[in-house]
Amino acid sequence: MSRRLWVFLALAGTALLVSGAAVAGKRYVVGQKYRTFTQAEITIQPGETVVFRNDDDVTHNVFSRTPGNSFNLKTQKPGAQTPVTFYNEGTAEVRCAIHPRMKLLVRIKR
Ligand SMILES: [Cu+2]
Repeated sequence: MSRRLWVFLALAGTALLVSGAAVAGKRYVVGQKYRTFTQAEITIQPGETVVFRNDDDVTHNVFSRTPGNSFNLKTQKPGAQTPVTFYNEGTAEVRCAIHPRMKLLVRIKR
């Protein structure tokens, strides 16, 4: 494994230790690479978290206007990762305000 990956794993492990007790639900990572989401859809349960990680060399602005699961990460620079917890059942349509063809469906169901 590369050194960068080890550093990331160490940081992620530390973050888990620090916040472990407070994190109730699972976390999933969806990247943004080549101006697209690394997957077209993901299915999670209410209370679980998707970490949006910008693996690109450009800025993104990930958001959802789906009622009950709306959010706006605003400007997300390369390398940034931001967790979003989805609390309500349904299908959230996630888009990028800068790149209109970016689309991710987050299906939230028990
Ligand atoms: Cu974008």
